[in-house]
Amino acid sequence: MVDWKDREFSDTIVLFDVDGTLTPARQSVTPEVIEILNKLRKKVVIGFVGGSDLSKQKEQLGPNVVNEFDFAFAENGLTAYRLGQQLASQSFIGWIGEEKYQNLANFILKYIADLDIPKKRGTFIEFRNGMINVSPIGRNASIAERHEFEAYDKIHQVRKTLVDVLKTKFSDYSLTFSIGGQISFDVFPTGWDKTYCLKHIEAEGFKTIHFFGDKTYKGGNDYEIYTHPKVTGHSVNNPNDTVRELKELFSL
Ligand code: M1P
Repeated sequence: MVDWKDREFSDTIVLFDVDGTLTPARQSVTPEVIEILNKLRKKVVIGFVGGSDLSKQKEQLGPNVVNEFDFAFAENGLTAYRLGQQLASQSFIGWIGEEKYQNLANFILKYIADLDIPKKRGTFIEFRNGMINVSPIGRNASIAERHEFEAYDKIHQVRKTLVDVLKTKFSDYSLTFSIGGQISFDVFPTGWDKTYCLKHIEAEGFKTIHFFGDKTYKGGNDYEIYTHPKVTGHSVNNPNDTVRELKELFSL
């Protein structure tokens, strides 16, 4: 196993959320953030832990992202890479089983079919390795349509209402419903939040684990890892904030 001796602080890892922390939501990373991450990687071990699947993180952080970070954790770590090599993980469908999954998916699709909202696009359920992602407008919404939906949802609470219905209807399924982005929410087994990725670094023996995220409030998808007893959490408002805090913390 690599012992990270090429780093100034080989017992320290810094993990980052993606949307709202390294990039604006579903948009690309800026050269300034890349530059600071390159400098940081000389000092410590770095990783990202996002809720999205890897294909979206490649769009946002670059096609070679699994090599540009020491650890790449997509879907909260249910898809995981260490120095470009994939690590073994579990799957949502393996955990929930086909019958329960179809009960859940059919209920959600019927609910969305009956929803009266200004716009509907396509892909209302995205089936991922470690979770499903549910979007009332649909994941094919354009950037402009995302912003419109987000504003509409703030007033009409479309996602929160559906999440409350699902929590009651499927209370015996041990699922967590997490609103982490603009147009959707994630559904995964309770415990498979961002703290899941910590399993993949346990054996590395890091003494300090930093985490930077923007949705660190209770109910946000960074909350569990941000408040984890082994993690030093940093709450940021946007990528500029992340850069500013990294410069201060690591004298970059
Ligand atoms: O990373 C935060 C969230 O980003 C996306 O959310 P949305 O499309 O709603 O903005 C999704 O990939 C979601 O899974 C993820 O948690």
